[in-house]
This record gives sequence, C-alpha cells and structure tokens, in this order.
Amino acid sequence: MCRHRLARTVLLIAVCLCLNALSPLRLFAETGYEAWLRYAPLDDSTRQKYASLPASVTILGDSPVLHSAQEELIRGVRGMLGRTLGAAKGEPKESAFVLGTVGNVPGLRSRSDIGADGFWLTSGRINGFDCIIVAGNNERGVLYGVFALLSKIAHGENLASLDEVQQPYAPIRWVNQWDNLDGRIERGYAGRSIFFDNGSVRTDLSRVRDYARLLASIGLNGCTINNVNADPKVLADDFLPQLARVADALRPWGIQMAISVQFSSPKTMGGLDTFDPLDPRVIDWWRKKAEQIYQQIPDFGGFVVKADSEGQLGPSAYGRTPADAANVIARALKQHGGVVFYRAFVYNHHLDWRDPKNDRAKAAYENFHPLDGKFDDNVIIQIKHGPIDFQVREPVSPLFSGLEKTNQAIELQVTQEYTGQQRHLCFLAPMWEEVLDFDLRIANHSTPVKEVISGRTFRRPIGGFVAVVNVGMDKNWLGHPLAMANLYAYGRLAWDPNLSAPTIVDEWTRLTFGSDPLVVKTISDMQLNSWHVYESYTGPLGAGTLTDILESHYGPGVEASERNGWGQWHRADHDGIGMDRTVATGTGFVAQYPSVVAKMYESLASTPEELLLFFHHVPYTHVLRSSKTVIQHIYDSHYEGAEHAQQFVEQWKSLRGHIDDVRYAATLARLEYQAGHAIVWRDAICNWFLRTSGIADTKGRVGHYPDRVEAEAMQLHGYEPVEVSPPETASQGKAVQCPPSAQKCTAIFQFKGPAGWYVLDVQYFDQNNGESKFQVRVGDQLVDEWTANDHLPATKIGGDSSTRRRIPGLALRPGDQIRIDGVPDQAERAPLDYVEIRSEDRR
Ligand code: GCW
Repeated sequence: MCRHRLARTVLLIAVCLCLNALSPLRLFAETGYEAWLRYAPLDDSTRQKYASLPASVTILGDSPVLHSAQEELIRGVRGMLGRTLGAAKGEPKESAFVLGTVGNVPGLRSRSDIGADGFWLTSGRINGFDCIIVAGNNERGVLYGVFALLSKIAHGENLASLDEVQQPYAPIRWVNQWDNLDGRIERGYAGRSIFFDNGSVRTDLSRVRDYARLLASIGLNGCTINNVNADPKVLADDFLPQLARVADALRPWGIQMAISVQFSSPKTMGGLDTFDPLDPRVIDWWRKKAEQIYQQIPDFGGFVVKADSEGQLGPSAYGRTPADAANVIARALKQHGGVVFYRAFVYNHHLDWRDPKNDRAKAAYENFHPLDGKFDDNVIIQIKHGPIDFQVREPVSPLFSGLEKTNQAIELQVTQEYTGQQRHLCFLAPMWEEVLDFDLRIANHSTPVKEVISGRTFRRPIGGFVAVVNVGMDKNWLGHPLAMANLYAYGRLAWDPNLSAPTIVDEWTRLTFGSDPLVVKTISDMQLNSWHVYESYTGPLGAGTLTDILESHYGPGVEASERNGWGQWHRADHDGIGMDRTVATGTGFVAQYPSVVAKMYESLASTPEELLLFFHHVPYTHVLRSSKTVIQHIYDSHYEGAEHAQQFVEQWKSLRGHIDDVRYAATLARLEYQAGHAIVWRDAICNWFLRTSGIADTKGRVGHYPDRVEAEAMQLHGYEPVEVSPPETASQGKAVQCPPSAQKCTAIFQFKGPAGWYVLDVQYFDQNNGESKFQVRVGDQLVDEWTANDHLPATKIGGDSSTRRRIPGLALRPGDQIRIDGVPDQAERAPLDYVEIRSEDRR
C-alpha cells in the first residue's frame, strides 16, 4: 500500500473513531436509555432526501438553552444522517441552520401568532445564503423547534418548503417526581431517585441532565423534584445550594425547577411556634424563605403544596382555608415570578363507611368550589383527573367545572400506581384522551376539560398539565421498556391535546424501535389495547381497580377497599355491587357536575356502562346492554382480559429479529410475567365474586381448574400447607411453604395424562424478603431451575407475590413423576401454589 493510501486509511479510521466518540449513542447497546431520542441512522434513500441540507448550525445568542439546541441538532443530524454539522455563532456566513428568537433572526418578518414557547420552522435567504430557520418566541421555543425539526427528519419528512408554526396548548406543562431525600421514591417503580441519595442531592447529576433533555424534547417545561409528602429539610438553609445544583442541571433544557413543601414548615423547621397562614410571622417567614431561594435560583418555579391530606398538616389546623394557605405562599413568590401549585387532593381518610351518604369522591369539589375566586393569580389548583385516585377508570373530576375564577392544572399519572406499576403494559394515552376531551357542558356550552384546564374557557392567565412521572435509576427510566410511551404521550398531549393516541403511539414506536411496518403495527396495536385489557382483568364497569388499596396498590384485594375510612368503596356484597352516587338515592356526588352531565350520570340507563358501578349500585343480576348480567360480565371480562394478556406475548414474539435483542428480551420477560399475573387477577376476582354472590359462571370456568395440581395435594416432604389470606389470592385458598428451619422441601406428583408434549406452569410466590431457589425434575431429569428474585412488591404470600414459571416443550408420559424442590431463603420459604399442565396442542 502506497504511503498516500495508508495515510488516507489511517485518517479514515481516525475520523470514524472520532465520530464514534462524539456520538456515544451509537456505542450503547439498546438499553432504552435514549428512549425516543435514539437518532438511529436513516436508510440510504431517506438520507438522500437530505443531501442538500446546510453543513453548519449557527445560534443567534449565547445562552445555555441555545447551546443545548445547537448541540442537539448536531447530535441528531450526526446520528441520523451521519454528518457532523459545523457549530457557529452569530449571523450565517454560509448556508446554515439558523437558531434564534424571532426578533433576532435577520430579515425575518415578525409574527404575532407565535405565543410563549412556540416556534416557527421556515427557510429563507439570510445574508445571501439559503438557510433553514428555527425561530422561537423565546429560547425554549428554539429548543422545541429543533426537536420538532429532528423529529421530522427521523420520520423522513420533506424539509423543502418548510413553513410551520407550533405552540403549546397551555403554559403549564410540568412533571412531578415523588422522590424522597433518602433516595427512595414514593410509588416509584424503576429504581432509586436520580436526584437524591442518602439525604442529599446526588453528586453526579448526569441523569438529571439527560432526564431534562427528554422532557424538553416533548415540550415539557417544569419539574418538581421531591415528594408531595415533603420532607421539611428541603427548605433548610444548607439544602438550598444543593437544590441550586439541580436547577443548574435542568436549566439548559428550559426546565424550571420547583419543590414540594410541607405547609407546616414555618413550625417544623423554621423555628416558629405556628404555621397559621394569617399570622404575620408566618407571612414574613415565607417571604424571607422565598427571597433566600431566589438569590440562589433566580428562575425557581415555585412550590407544590399537599396540605390537609393523608396526614399532612394544613390550614385547617387553624380554621383557615386552602385559599389562605395558598395565598400566603403565593404572595411570597409573586415578585419573583413563582407560582404555587395547591393540590386539590384534600379529603378525609377517616370517613365513616357505615354512613351511606359519605363519599370521598365529593371532597375536592366541596373543599375548593366554595373558594373559587379567592385564590391569587399565581396560584394553580392541581386537580387529579378523577375524583378518587388514579383508578383504572373514573369519571372526570367535577371540580374542573367548579373553578371559573381560579387557575387550574390537571394532574395525570405516568407512574402506573394503580395500573400495573410498569410491570403490566398499560398505555394510558387513550384514557387521557377521553378525560381531556370530556365535555363538561358548563352552562350548556361545549367545554372540554382540556379547554378548561388550559385557561381557555375562563380566560385564566395560567393553567395546564402536571403528571407524576417517577423515573428512577433503572437504565431505561421506567422499568418496562414499553412504559416510556406514557411519558412521551403525556408530553405530546400537554403540547397538543388534539393529537390522537394512535398518532402518538405511532410516533413513539417509530422513534423508539424504528419504522419496520411489522414493529410499528404490532407495538401500536398492543399499546392501544393495553389499558382496556388491564381494566378487563382488574376492575371493569367502573368498580375501581379492586386492588389492595391498603398496601401495595398492585395485586388483587377486593375487600381492602371496604369497611375502612379511605373511601375507595365499591360496596360489593351478597346481592350487588357499586357506589350509588345519585342524588335521588345515593351520596349526591352526581349533583357536582353541570346539569347536562349530572342528568346523564343520575340515570342508570344513560350512564356509560364502563362507569356503571362508579355511579350506581346494582344487583349482580342486572342485565347490561350486551344482554349479559353484571356478574357474568365480570367473569367474562376477566377471562377475556387475561386471554388477551397471553396474546401480548405471542404478538411480541412475532417481533423477534425485528428489534434489538436486549430490548426484545427485556420486554418479553415483562409480558410473560404479566400474562401470568393476569391469571392471578382473573382467578382472585372471579373467585371472590363467586363466593360472595353465590352465582355460578354460566361457562363453568370459575372455580374449576381441571389442568391444575394443587401444591397442597402433592406428596410433600418438608413442605407444609398454609391458608392464604385473602383466600382468593391463592388457588383454592391454600399454598405450601417450608417451615422456618427447613433447608430444602419437596413436592411430588404423578402425571396422569396421555403421552405428549406439554407446557408446565409452576405457580409460586416471589416475595422481596428472600430469594428462594426452585428445581423441577421429571423422573430424575432436571428440566428447569430458577431463583425467585423478581423483587415483586410483597413480603408475604398473596396476590402481589404470586407469579409463574413456564416450562414449555416438555415430553410427559403417563406415570411420570414430577418433583419440585424448593430451597428457602431468609423470610421467603420457597412457597408454591399449584402446577398447571396443558397439552401444547391446546395453546
Ligand atoms: O394515590 C395516593 C398515593 C400516595 C400519594 C397520594 C398523593 C404521594 O397512594 O402515595 O402520596 O396519592 O397523590 O398525594
């Protein structure tokens, strides 16, 4: 090889290495960390479309946000098109991408139709050069414009005659994290906090920066970083510099930082003997605290307040109102430009369940509607979308229609607290779409929720969207590789609630997994069905989630809702089910809605069936529009839902080889788990209703499991039978586990079916307080072994910990001895429920 060619080869290698170093994305395995910002290389023909794009990007200004915008464009174009744009500053000296605020772009006509955070993508000649212009109303707008431009390239859109204005639907587009300062996250299902550890802000905030980038890419603009059940320490003098570090990490992405505060802080950490909002010392305390914060964080967003709720102290301690409370803080923030998000989640969790008129659903409206007009202009009432608490199905909160002179924001939940905790697939955009589009008919006019909360209906100065997200240290942010679709959808809907769930999921899938038609179709289909499927095998007809509301909020727990003060009642008894919330005979909740809506819910006939049991108490024999009785619907829905969950696994398997192996395998594992747990749900709920109602399943399924061998019926060596509570969370109410002293236990049974190929499901319990080991043998042959270390949310045997191991492709002959050995570990005593054996032909 001549020297010349050698030099060129060396140079090429160097350039490649260097490009790779600049483009860390390409080096990562597909962990999901990049989420929808993968900037995967486009195919050659699509790249061709962009052959004449400018070779540099210049920014008109010098702020951190503009620098982020510039770096992002370089990163995205390099990933997708394999070209590294030159970075410049100031007016273009060649054909360039020009990034700046509208007024700063030379020659660009001014437009009055671009609102705050909005942008204009256009092309034109500047200083004689052809340029692609990203002009923002403000710097954030520039950043959003760059993300929009990159998304167009990712989707292969033509940029030739670019001329597009976009602006967000509402000014408030926030996320809340429920992170504790010790690093744990309340209702967080994806590892520990990215913000805090061990009482302090983390030293390494690189994940915070990356989270901010993800949020910015979907148009979100604020983040409250700590739990609404706030630690008073967050306001301590020595903590503020730590908060300032977090604000520094968020700022380059246009994300304002806020914190949750305890309303009693003036007393609990401020040294006063009161936190009465009308006491001058308290007023002064909040004023000084705000000043101190703004000295260190000039663009601080404000405070979120959870008061008089679930044990948090509030203004009621002094006979004051939420308006008194919100305003004292709002006034302290006002001159600095901060806001108060005052949560409407105020209710009595010691309600007397014996009183049929009591109803937690009424609380938010009763507490806040009378105060309409009494809140300062920088107060936003943050209202959960439903009147209870993020259940799988609720009507919209009537409070949205009860605040005409007050700013509002809707609170949604990306973290799937009651919807499968990111172990079950449950894409919530279809639910949010329904909620946001719901027409409240205020004064009998069209008043969809989205227009009310954004401030449009009543011309409020601010308003919008908040979602509890709870990303964690798990590499892929939310645990389930498909759960990030919820965060993406939330941001897209907050930006434009007129987008449809199918459009959003199509975008998300293409950006996250690529544009292979099979991949896009399959994942979209799974996502779009998943909410309904989850609802079907948990709590259909608006009964609530039917989960264990006292502890995990995860597995089945029908009775956990009843006979306690929490008020998540479904009132299921021997004869019927449902909360009567009508005016005529029930709690009167229905009257909180504007008359047209109230009329619809008051009547059993006009109440949508998916909310039937939320509004009405009916006998199990009540006949639905489908001609089925309520009880048969409950049975059928659980069987159909669980069956559909099995189909998710098969659908996913059709994608093998069409997406990367790592995300394929991680998702498959979650879906297989879900398919097993859906059966746990199905059986628990159906058996509870069978026992309670005494009405049999007309299809004969409930209570009959011909393919099962119960563990307690096997030949046990060491294992001991245990009664499980509640009984419906184990097959036939019983399981087996090792006694405390045992080293190893064994359960044996004989296979009695005909010779053939079988699938064997071992149903066992995986607690998080031990890691038992299991081995399965057919005769002397070891056919499977595993460790129970899935960290399910449970320390005991029951519906939270029940899970299955599937052993497919097993040849069995009549008389074969099947043997399960369990080795207990710590408090987990290798518990087993049953084995189900089905012929492979029947799958
Ligand atoms: O849904 C409930 C959760 C609590 C949460 C509360 C709230 C942060 O179970 O964990 O507390 O709602 O929204 O304040």
